[in-house]
Amino acid sequence: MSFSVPELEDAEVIFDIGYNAPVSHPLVARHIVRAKKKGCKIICVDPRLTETGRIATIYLPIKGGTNMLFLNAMAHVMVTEDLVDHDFIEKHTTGFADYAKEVAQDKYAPEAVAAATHLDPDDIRRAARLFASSKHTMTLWGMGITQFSQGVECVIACSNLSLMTGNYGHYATGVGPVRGQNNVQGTCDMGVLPNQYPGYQDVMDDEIRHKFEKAWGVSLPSHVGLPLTYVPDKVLREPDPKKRIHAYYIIGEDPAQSDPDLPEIRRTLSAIDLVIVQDIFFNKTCEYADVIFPATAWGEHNAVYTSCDRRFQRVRKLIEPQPGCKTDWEILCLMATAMGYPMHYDNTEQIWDEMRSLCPKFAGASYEKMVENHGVQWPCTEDSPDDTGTQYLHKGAHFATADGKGHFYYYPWTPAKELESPEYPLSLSTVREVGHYSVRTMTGNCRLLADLADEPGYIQMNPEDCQELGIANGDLVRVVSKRGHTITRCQETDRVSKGATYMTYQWWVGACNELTSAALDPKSHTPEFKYCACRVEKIDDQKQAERDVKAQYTAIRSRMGIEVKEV
Ligand SMILES: Nc1nc2c(c(=O)[nH]1)N[C@H]1C(S)=C(S)[C@@H](COP(=O)(O)OP(=O)(O)OC[C@H]3O[C@@H](n4cnc5c(=O)[nH]c(N)nc54)[C@H](O)[C@@H]3O)O[C@H]1N2
Ligand SMILES: Nc1nc2c(c(=O)[nH]1)N[C@H]1C(S)=C(S)[C@@H](COP(=O)(O)OP(=O)(O)OC[C@H]3O[C@@H](n4cnc5c(=O)[nH]c(N)nc54)[C@H](O)[C@@H]3O)O[C@H]1N2
Ligand SMILES: [Mo]
Repeated sequence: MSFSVPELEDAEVIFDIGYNAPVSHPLVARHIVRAKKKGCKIICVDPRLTETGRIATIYLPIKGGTNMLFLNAMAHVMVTEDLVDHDFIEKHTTGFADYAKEVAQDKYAPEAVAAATHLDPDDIRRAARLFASSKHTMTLWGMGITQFSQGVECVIACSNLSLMTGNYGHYATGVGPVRGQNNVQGTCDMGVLPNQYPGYQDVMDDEIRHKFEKAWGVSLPSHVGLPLTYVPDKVLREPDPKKRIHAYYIIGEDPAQSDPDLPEIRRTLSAIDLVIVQDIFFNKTCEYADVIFPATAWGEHNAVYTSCDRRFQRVRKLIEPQPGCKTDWEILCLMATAMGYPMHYDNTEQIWDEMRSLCPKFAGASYEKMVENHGVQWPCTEDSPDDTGTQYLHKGAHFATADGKGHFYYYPWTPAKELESPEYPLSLSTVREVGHYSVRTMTGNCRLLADLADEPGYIQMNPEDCQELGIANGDLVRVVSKRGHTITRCQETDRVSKGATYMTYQWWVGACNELTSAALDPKSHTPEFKYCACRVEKIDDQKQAERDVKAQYTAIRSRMGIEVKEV
């Protein structure tokens, strides 16, 4: 994220695309609401009418899977109506002329994309003018653009809009990929990526690799590792037994619930020789585990978490862990030692300081500074007290590229990989809901939250689709895709368009990942969770279906060792 979350309150325009803050990040949503109260204008681009859409100045109910067409149309208006910041482009960017020529093509005129995007051309023109009208336009995007086979390119297209309008490099402007989990930014910072060491240092760079080799007394591979989503391929379809994956060590992840195409994931997990799961709860993947390491949860250990705006924050232990549980870092030290690499630390600060000594971007972010300054935002390069970190990136529009400039890249639209067909006439997108968290290990057994929503979850459908299928609100329905099927409840709502359906991925019985496609973005290797084709089937015997759901839920909970006290 180039800016800091609180800066949102000083935005003049917020461009929100494929991001549902009120559900996913209620604290960010508060800043958006405060900005609106101060007069900020909001553009919201989401195929479902979200709460942000409801309070938006311009709400654009885009047809799912057409983000790039829309973004190129936004750029088209900015270029052809000459709304761009020539001075900024001249001084701080490269590649604009070529880019402008591409997006100026007639095929990107709002009138030309209207049919495919389902958007009113005038609304697109108004949105482009509003975006370009301010130097305090702040962009927020979420999974609604990234969880597509064209995710990365759409992110770049969003960045182009900011570059072309001079919305980079000063307070209350820039781009905000609002990171998902509380510490997903932290795991990336610490190098839990196949291509980077801690501090965003390239594994292919010899000098960097030698630095880590020297510090750790080991030799490190000079190639990029494997992304998570390639595991099924490397287990089920790798012909060379030497290259096949034989062991899978899973820390804080539940692929048997959260990865796409679960039928394939089950085959994968069953085929691997050794599965180790390190988790704070028994999750669905534990059913395939040969070894389970029980880890401590937040509140039971000292740690540093990074928020989406690059802020390192100290988190302190509040209670003693249950007997038998160890912190994640202690388990990793024991594993490394058992495998012949003695690894020992006395506490997390020692680990942190070693990491700082190897990562220039984080070098100045000591525990002491984090406490004194309520966290430290990276880059923080100097140990001296004067360097308290970086509130927003690219100050003065100096970019982190070799030539210090922002680069324009043009991409044509590529549609989602699986589209509606006569057999599967509806589109399915999978999203989040406010009361439950990702794989639901942490929220599924809380009675208060179960009162908000419980198994088998729901599928949001437009009233016209319900009527055509003879399905009533609350009915149990069967949802079927090319890969599998699941049972869930119909939630009739005119917040979604005809032909489009939405499920949340938190449910164990109503698991939407039985249906989703494992088509990947070739650059980020992220699955296309936001688009596949499905059909919804009416279930005639509702009473029997209710009994089946209950029985399935009881069976899953019993396998997970969850005791349910009926009240
Ligand atoms: N309560 C709760 N909060 C969470 C989570 C949770 O499980 N529960 N999970 C956390 C995690 S891991 C993450 S990554 C974040 C994610 O946070 P968000 O990015 O907000 O997550 P989603 O709900 O998956 O998707 C956002 C929006 O994209 C829209 N969308 C779908 N298709 C398209 C499309 O084609 N174009 C556009 N423009 N929009 C589209 C959806 O309708 C949805 O409103 O949330 C985090 N916060
Ligand atoms: N269909 C569909 N699928 C999706 C998505 C979608 O939008 N649609 N979104 C995707 C996204 S963005 C994400 S991030 C993933 C999330 O999916 P996951 O990462 O699989 O889910 P989480 O619930 O975040 O947590 C995973 C596990 O971490 C454990 N855990 C929590 N704290 C700790 C800890 O301190 N230590 C250890 N060792 N374990 C801990 C939890 O008990 C849980 O079992 O799902 C992805 N899957
Ligand atoms: Mo996420």
